[in-house]
Amino acid sequence: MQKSPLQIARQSYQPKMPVALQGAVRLVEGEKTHSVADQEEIQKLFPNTYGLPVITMEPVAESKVESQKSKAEPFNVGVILSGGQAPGGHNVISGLYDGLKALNPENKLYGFLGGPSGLIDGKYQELTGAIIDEYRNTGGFDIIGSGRTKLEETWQFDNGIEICKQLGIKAVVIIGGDDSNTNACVLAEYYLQKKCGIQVIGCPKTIDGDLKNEMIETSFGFDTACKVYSELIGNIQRDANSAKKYWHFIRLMGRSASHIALECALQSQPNICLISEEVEAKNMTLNDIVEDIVKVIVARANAGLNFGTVLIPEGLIEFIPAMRVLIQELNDMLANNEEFTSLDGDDAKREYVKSMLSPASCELYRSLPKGIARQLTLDRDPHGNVMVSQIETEKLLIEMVQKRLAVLKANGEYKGKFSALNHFFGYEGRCAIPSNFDADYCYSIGITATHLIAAGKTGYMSLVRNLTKPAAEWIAGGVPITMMMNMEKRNGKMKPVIQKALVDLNGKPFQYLQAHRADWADPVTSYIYPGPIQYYGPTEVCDQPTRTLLLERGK
Ligand code: FBP
Repeated sequence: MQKSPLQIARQSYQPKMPVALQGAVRLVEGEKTHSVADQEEIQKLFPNTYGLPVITMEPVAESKVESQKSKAEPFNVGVILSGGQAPGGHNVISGLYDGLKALNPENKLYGFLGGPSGLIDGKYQELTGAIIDEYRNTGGFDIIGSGRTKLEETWQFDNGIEICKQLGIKAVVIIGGDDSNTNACVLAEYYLQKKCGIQVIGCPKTIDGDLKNEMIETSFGFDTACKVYSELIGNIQRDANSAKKYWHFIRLMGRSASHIALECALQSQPNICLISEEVEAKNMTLNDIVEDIVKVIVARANAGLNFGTVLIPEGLIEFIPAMRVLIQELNDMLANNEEFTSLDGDDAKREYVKSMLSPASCELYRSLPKGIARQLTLDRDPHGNVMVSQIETEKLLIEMVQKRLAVLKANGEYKGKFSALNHFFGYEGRCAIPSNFDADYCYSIGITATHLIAAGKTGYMSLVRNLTKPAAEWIAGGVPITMMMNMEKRNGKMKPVIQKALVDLNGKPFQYLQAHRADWADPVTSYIYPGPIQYYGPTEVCDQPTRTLLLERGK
């Protein structure tokens, strides 16, 4: 296989690690924990994994290491990549591999192929040193592939037991987002109830940045993806500032949460950045949003500037209160609805939907461009979520802004020229070569997972924190997954799930945007051009975490 010079150079990059993980460790247990909400229900559903203590890893003195090594029995581990790709997944797996081999060279790592379905269907591959070496510090999930199959049925769990027994697997590591880690916890609980001796450990993955809490400072992949998008936004801004003729409406991935849009705004200082959580808090309608955008466009046009940038979080549509009600009605209506799926053609489906909605939602549904209305009824993902990545909100906004500007022009209140281009950045960043931050963070997450397994832990998420400090000072450990859970409605039923972290409007990253957005909208250009991720060079260029993380940690 041919490789670029950067690919070749990255193969020999040695991720930086916390001092505590550079040799043998001992696990120190903290206080017992509670779930973030709905404690009674969560405890009832997870009698074996509820209330476990947080774990911190401390280095063991060299003298004690040799005696420990000779005691370590060989064991095998299975790993699953679950959900959307995120830069750094391959490094979690190489950390796991190196960690396992350091404990005992006879330990084996198996990869389940194509996501959680690999465990259910018994599709796997042993990950050897030669395979791992090919994937060190690379982007993508192609080493074993990923998938979105939801692990929730007991027959699936039982199939998992069978295959793990065949392969002598002592623990399954699930690398995934909030939903996949929820499943990891359900699986851990089930395996404890069954006393089958298989442990389950989760790892915090998602570019969306919404799997974070008191303990998990950030999910991996967020850093690299945001840096890629910010580079592209910066390039577009420089183009806009050169040609001076286009408004660029840029939708950014991130599912419900607006962390990616916010982080990219902090890195690139666009003229407008919408934040879904703010739209919801202010109870804004679609027209209110359009009006806000139009005000900035008119002000800039009055100064002779008919160009600019607007960042739009992909989940925006779900946060407009009336739209949220409509989507909730659609979710409930479409859950396992064979009548709807059997209907032939878009028109029949549209009529069916209209007949089932409440009057207010029906009115809103009818007012939407047909394309957007259809996108709202597309298949849900296996967790019951609307696939917001397929809803072209940026086009909807351009259309509405255009109409509003035409009215203002007719009234003599707007004299500018409006020419808009739409973009959607998502897939461009999910498989980028991981930044040094993600390469280092993920490798440490993998090593940490092996220590949790070796110590017999289950129902834990691999934890690496203190991330705004140099990697040597990072703190490794484990956090019980039940600690992050609450009850939420999914597919029409209340379910225990990891609580998603949305943008905190009182948090420092949003407050920073709030304090500066008027200046960024202003005709005086404040654009920042972040440029591409740098892998080699001064640490302030190559190793910086996201602005979100720095601001959240008071930096
Ligand atoms: P995860 O939550 O699984 O990490 O996925 C992240 C994401 O990239 C979202 O930002 C996006 O909405 C979604 O995946 C797109 O899904 P798909 O890859 O199935 O098109």
